[in-house]
Amino acid sequence: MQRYMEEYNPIQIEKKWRQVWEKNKRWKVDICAAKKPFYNLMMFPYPSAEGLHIGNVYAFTASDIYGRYQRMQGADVFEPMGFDSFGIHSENFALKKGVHPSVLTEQNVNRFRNQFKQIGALFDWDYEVNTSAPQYYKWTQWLFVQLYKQGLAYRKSEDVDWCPSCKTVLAHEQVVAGKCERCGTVVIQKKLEQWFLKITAYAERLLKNLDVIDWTESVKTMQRNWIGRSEGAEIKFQVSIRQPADKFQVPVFTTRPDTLFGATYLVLVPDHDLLDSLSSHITNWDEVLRYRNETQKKTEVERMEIKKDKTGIELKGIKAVNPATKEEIPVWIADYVLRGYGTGAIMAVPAHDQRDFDFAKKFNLPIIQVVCPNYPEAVCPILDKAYDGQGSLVASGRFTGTSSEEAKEAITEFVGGKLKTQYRLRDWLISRQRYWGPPIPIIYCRMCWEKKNADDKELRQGIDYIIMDGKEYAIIPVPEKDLPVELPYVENFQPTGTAQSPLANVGEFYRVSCPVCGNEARRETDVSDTFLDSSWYFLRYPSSHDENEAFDKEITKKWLPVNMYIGGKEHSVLHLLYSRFVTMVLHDMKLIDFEEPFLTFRGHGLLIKDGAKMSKSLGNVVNPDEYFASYGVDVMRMFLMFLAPVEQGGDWRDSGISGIARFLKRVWTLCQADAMVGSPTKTSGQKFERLRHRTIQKVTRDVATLQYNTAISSLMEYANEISKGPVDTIFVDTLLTLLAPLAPHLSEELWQIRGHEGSVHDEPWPEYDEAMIQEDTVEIPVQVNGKIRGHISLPADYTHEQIQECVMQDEKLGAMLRQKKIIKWIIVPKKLVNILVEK
Ligand code: ANZ
Ligand code: ZN
Repeated sequence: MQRYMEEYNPIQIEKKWRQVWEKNKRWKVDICAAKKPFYNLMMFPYPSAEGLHIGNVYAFTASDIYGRYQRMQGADVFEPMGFDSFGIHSENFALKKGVHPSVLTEQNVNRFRNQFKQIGALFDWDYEVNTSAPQYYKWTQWLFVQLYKQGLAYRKSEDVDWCPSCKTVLAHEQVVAGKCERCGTVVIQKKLEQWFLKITAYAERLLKNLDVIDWTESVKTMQRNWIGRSEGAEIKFQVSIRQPADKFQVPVFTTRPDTLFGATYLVLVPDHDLLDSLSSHITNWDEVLRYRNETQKKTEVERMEIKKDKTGIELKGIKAVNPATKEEIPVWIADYVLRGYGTGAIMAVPAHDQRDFDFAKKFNLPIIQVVCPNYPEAVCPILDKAYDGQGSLVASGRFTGTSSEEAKEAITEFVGGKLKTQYRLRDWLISRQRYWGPPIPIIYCRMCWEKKNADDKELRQGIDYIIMDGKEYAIIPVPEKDLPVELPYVENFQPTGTAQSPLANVGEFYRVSCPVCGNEARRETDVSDTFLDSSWYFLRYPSSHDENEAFDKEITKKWLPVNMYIGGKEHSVLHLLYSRFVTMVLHDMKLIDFEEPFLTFRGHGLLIKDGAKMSKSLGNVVNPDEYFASYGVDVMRMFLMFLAPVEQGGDWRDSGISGIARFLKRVWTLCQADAMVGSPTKTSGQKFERLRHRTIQKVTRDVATLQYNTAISSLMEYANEISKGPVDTIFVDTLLTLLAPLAPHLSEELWQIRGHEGSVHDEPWPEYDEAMIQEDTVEIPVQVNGKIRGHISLPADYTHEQIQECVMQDEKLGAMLRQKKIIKWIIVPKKLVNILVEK
C-alpha cells in the first residue's frame, strides 16, 4: 500500500462524497420493503430566517449521529427532513423583509435545503414535507374536520390572550411569562369568540402516559406541571344580598376542604360573572369598577407573583355564609385569584394558605387555625405564617380530632360539596387572525340554520351554530372532497389588527355556496395555528407521496411510532403536547394503533454564545457556512459534539475547533502509515487488544446515550495509543468504523484508501468481548501481622474469597500460613492483604 500521502483536505473530500452520495441516493430506505425500520426524527425548522445557524446544525448533527449509529447496528434508518413553513414565524419574517410570504418561503426553503445537504446527514429528500404546500395542508384541514366531527373542535367566546404586535390571539402555551412566545411583546386579554380544540378531554391520559414513555425527565416534568392536576373539592357558598333579600350560590375549588372551618372570607376574581348581576346591590360599586380596570392592565405573571403586595376590595352590601360554621363572612375581590382556573372564586383560609395569610394580615381579617401539626400530643404553635401541612383538626366542630387527610372527604360530604379533580390545562385556542396558514375548513350557512332550527331544539352554540351580527348560522365543515380550501394569493396580507384576518377582506374567498344546501354562505376567514401543522407531520413523512389519504395505514403501522425523536425543550408544552393529543385522537378514531407518537424523546441543550442563547435579536448568531468552508463539515460536527453531552448543550467558542481539526489530521496520517501495521509483541498485542475492546464498549455506550463528547475523548485516547504500534490492521479499521457516524466523509475516504471493498457506512458496528474488558491484574502486598511477607498478582475485581484463595495457593505464602493459626483476614481490595495470626 505504498502511495503518496496527501495532506488532509476536508473540503475536497467532503465535496466529492457529497456528490457521490447525492447522485446514488445513498441514504434511501425502501419504505415498503425495509426489514428493520427505525424512524429517526428531528424537529423540522421554521424556514423563517436567513438560513440555518450553528445552533440548528448542532441539534441536527446530534440526531444524525444517532441515526448513523442505528444504521450500523443493522437498522433501516428513515431520517426525513422538511419545513414548518406556514405560520406566524414565516409571515413575520416576510413582513420584515417586505416580501410576500409565498415568495419568501420558497426562497428560504431552497436556501435551507441546500444548507441541509451539506451537513453530512442521512436525509432522504424524496420524503420532504412542506406544511405550506396544498398537498400537505389539505390533510391539516382534513385533521381539523376530523376533530370537529369528533366533537373536539368548537367555538367559544372567552377572555383570550392577544399579542398587540403579532395582532392575533395566542394559545395559552404560546404565552411565556406573560409574553408572546414569538415576539416577546406583553400580551393583553380580549374577549373574543374563537375556535378551540378540546385537549382538556385528554388531560388525564396525557398525564398518565408520561409514566410509561421514555422521554427526557425535565420535559415530562414540564408537561406534568402544565397539565397541573389537583385533587380537591368543589364547595358551594351562599351569597346573600341585604336589599332586597336574595341568595346566590358561588362555587369554589379547594384542594383543602379539610380547612373549611377556617375559611374566614370569600374572594372572587375581579371580573367574576356574578358581579354584574349584583352591581346594583353592591354599595361601593364605583370602587369595584375602578379596581377591576386596574387589574385588567396587569399581566397574568404580575398577578401570580406571590411576594407582591396584596390588593383587593371588599364588596359592601353582600355577605357569604361559611357552610360548615354557618357564620357570615365577608366577600372580597382580589387579583391574586386568577381567572380561568377552578371556579374563579376561593374560600380563603388564612391560617393555612400563605396568600390568604398575607391578605388577612394586610386587611385585618380573622385568622382561625384549624389544622395542628401534632395535636393533641403537642400544643398548637402560634402561627407567624400559614401552616400548609397536614395534621389533626382543631376548632372544627364534630370533626375536631380527625386527621386532615380523612377530613377532606368527610367535610366535603358534610356540606354537600363534591370531590373534584381539577386541571390547569386549558383548551387549545387554534384560530389566528393572520394570513399565512391553512384556512379553517368551516362554512357558516344561514339557510341551513333555518332548516335545522325547525326540528331540533338541542342545537349547541359553537358546535352546531354560531351567532354573527345577531343572527344564527349553521356550522358546516367543508366536505373532504372539497379539500384543500386553498389559501388565495392576497397582496395585502398584513394583519389587520382587528379581530379578523386579512382574508375577511377578500370577498371571492369568503363568499361561497353552501355545500349542503347550495345557498349563499360564508367561509371562516381565520387560519389555524402553526402548531396544528406540526402536530401530525411525523405521520406524513413516510406517506408523503400518498395523494388519497393523510397517511397510509400499512406504512404507518410499519414505521410508527417514532423510535427516536431529538429536539428542543422549548417545545415541551407546545408541539410535544399537541402531537400527543392529536395522536390519541387518531388512535381513538381507530386510524392508528398506537397512542403515543414518540417512544423515546431526548431534548437537546442549547448552544450558548457570550452567555446567552443564540438569537438574531441578540446578534450572537453564528453562521455555519464559513466554518464549513474553512474547517470542513466533519471537523464542525465533531467539534460541536465535543462541547458537552447533547442533553446539556454547550458553550460555543472558536478556540476548540483547531484541536478537533488536529485530531482528524492525526487520524488521516495514522490510517495511512504503513509502518504502523505489523506484528506486535505478545504482551503489547494483548494490551492493544484490551484497549480496542474497551474503546468499543465505551464508544458504544456513549453514542447510545448521546454522550458524544466522551465518545470522542475515548477515540482520541485510542488513536494516540495505537499510533505507538505496531498493530494489526483491524485496529485501524475499528477506529474508522467507530468514527463513521461522527465524521462520515473522512472515515469513508480513509476506508477506501485502505483498500476496503464497499463503504465504511455499510460495515456492522464493531462488537466487543466482555472477557476482554475486565480490568487488568493488580499486584498487592501481603502482610502477616503487619509485616510484608510477599506479593501476589490477581485480577482487580476479585472477591474477598477469591483473594484468600489466591494467597493460600501462593507457594511461599501458602506454606507459611498453613503452619499458623489464622485469626483474621484484613483485605483492602486492589491495595493490600494483612493476615493476623497467633504468635
Ligand atoms: C382553600 C385552601 C386552604 C386552599 C388551604 C389551599 C390551602 P392548586 O394546587 O394550584 O390546584 N385557588 C383555587 N382557585 C384559584 C384561582 N382561580 N386563583 C388562585 N387561587 C385559586 O391550588 C388550589 C388552591 O388554590 C385552592 O385550595 C385555592 O385555595 C386556590 F389551606 O382553598 B385553596
Ligand atoms: Zn347551507
